[in-house]
Amino acid sequence: MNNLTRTSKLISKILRHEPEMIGVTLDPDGWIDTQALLTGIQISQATLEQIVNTDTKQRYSFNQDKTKIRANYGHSAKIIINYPEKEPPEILYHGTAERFLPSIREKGLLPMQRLYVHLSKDIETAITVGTRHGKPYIFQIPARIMHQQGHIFYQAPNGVWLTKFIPSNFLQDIAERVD
Ligand code: HQG
Repeated sequence: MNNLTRTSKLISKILRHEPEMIGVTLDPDGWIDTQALLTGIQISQATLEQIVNTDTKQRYSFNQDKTKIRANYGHSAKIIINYPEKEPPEILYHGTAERFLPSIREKGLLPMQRLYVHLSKDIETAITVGTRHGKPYIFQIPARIMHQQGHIFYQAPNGVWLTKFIPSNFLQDIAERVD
């Protein structure tokens, strides 16, 4: 792991899970002062901008004048972020690992350690996300129907879709495998 990656992981930890590490709290939209982060972890503005701009998953964003920074998604359950609600597309996907299937079929998809269940518009992203946990397994979610039935969806600034809980009756198998 190179230095920038290591620093990025530290930034994720602070902006998603433990802002108290540098003595700050997130505002309701997840922002902290950029200066507090720079001072807190002793990096330069240039390094921070490089990390934000080159992140392959667009994990972070600055406000317009770059005086504030936030994580786009992935926050801990204990942190509340006000994402705007949005009507989802007809279908979304969730990538998980085969070993979680018995529990998921029993309990539905839960946010686990995070604030929300993460969903994507395309199967490829879901496969990548699922592979982080083991042999991937992809669920197709009838998001529009869930929304019509009162489930609330949000879209993070980088395009990831979020919802609090997906009951097991909404989990459709497409059995996408990458063997
Ligand atoms: C599973 C990464 C058992 C769930 C990624 C998932 C994404 C259950 C795992 C983003 C369950 C949680 C989010 C249940 C859900 N029983 N297992 N009832 N309900 N699960 O990492 O969606 O690199 O918290 O299927 O790329 O994998 O951090 O969520 O497999 O974008 O920027 O519990 O995080 O991005 O795992 O990933 P995670 P996720 P970053």
